[in-house]
Amino acid sequence: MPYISVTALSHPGLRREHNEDSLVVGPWTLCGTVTENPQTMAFPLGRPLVVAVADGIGGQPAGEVASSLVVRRLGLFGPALDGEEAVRDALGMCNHAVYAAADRAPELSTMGTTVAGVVILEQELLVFNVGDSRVIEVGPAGNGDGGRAASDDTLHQLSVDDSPALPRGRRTTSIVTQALGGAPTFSAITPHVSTSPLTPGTRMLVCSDGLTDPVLDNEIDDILRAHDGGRAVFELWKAAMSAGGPDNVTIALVSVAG
Ligand SMILES: [Mn+2]
Repeated sequence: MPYISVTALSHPGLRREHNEDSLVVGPWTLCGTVTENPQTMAFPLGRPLVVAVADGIGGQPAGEVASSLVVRRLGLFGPALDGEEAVRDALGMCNHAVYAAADRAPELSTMGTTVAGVVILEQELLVFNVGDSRVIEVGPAGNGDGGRAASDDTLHQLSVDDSPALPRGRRTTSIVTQALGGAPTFSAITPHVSTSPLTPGTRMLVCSDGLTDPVLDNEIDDILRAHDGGRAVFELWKAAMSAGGPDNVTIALVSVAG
């Protein structure tokens, strides 16, 4: 029987006091937690399954409120996300909900969050994002790493970063050009949403920039070639900590078996 397995963790990192990242996997949400042990869930292929990460915008208040509000809504919308239009509508409603919550409480003013994720349908994959959290297609595990050229990276970014152009020599920025909420007055969003055929054997990484900023692509690639499931997610987390753990890190590894 074809199925989807999702292995995930969310952790504050080493330098931040709070975890403002949130995660949704189907009906299950994980908000503001400290989990360095990845958990794995399995789902039958068929009904739409949403897996998404939301990263509360740092330097502004209540990032964890914005990110948890968004993943909880996506969890509720989940089974109805049957195409691009439904995903765009859901993200638009999430954006309105963040602004509405901020309007009701002055201490939440300008709170905002990124979001990036996938919806797995029976035969199609929907990818969506607003901001700079990422969805990355990764190759199969067990490929070994002997003798490959640097250009052989099996990572393929599916999300589209809402980031300003980088100055020469810089590979990351914490600035986003688009977010859910995040401004003093309502600002509409244009989510990135795409559809592709679902291929059995596909593996995808859904993660916050707490992984992709400090850990280089080739290191992520090496770990995912060597490992799968809980071991892979733990090794990715460990790589982010070894790189200083500068930010909250949330990682979901999604595999379509069949
Ligand atoms: Mn972050």
